[in-house]
Amino acid sequence: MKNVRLGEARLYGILDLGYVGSCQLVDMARRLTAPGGVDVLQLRAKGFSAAEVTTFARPLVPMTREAGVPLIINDFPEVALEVDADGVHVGQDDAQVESVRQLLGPDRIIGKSTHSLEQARAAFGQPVDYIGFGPIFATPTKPEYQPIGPSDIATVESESPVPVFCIGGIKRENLSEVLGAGALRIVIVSGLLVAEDLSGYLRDVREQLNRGA
Ligand code: TZP
Ligand code: MG
Repeated sequence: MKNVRLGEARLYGILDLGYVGSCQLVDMARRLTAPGGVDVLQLRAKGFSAAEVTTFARPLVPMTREAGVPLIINDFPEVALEVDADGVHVGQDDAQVESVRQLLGPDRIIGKSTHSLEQARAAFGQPVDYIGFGPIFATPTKPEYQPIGPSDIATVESESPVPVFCIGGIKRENLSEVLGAGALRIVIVSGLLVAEDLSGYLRDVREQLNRGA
C-alpha cells in the first residue's frame, strides 16, 4: 500500500511469465525478495486471462507482504483488488488512470508506463504514484518498442513529482551508463530472471545503486 516508501525504492523487479514458468513463480519471487533483493515486485503475465493472473498472484501476496516488498499487478486492476495486491501497473493503451484510481481507491499504488518525455510529462498530471520510463535500450522483453536512449532521463528525473523507474535493456553491465545519465531508480527484468547467480547479480546491482553514478 502507499505506506510502503516508494520513494526509497531503487530496484524494481518483474516476474515476467515470458521468462519464468508458472510453477516457478513463487520460488523466483522468494529469491527476488530475499534480503538484498528487489524493493518492488511486479507480476507481468502477457497473454494470460484475468482468472489465470489471479491464480498466479494469490500465493505471491502473503509472501511478498511477509518480505515487506510491494506487489504490483500488470494490466489488471480488478485482479489487484481481488487478491489484495499493493497496486497495479498500467500502460499507455490500458484503462485511464483516473478510472483505475476510482476502482482501487486512494491507498493502492498505481504506476504507469511512459515511452517518451512527452508521455512522462502527461503522466505528471495524472493520479499515479510512479512512472516507468523507457525502453532506454532495445530489449527482447518488449521487442515492438523503439528504444529511447538515456538522454532524457535527467530531464524526467528533475521534472517528475513522483518516483521514476527507468526500464528497458538495463543490465548489470550497462547500469553505470544509466546512473551516469541521472537515473535514480531502475527496473531489471530479464537480467535478473536469467542470471546464473541471482544473489551475486543482485549484490552487484545494489552496490552500483548505492555508489551512484
Ligand atoms: N517496459 C518498457 S521496457 C520493458 C517494459 C516492461 C521490458 C524491460 O525488460 P528487460 O528484460 O529488463 O529489458
Ligand atoms: Mg498494459
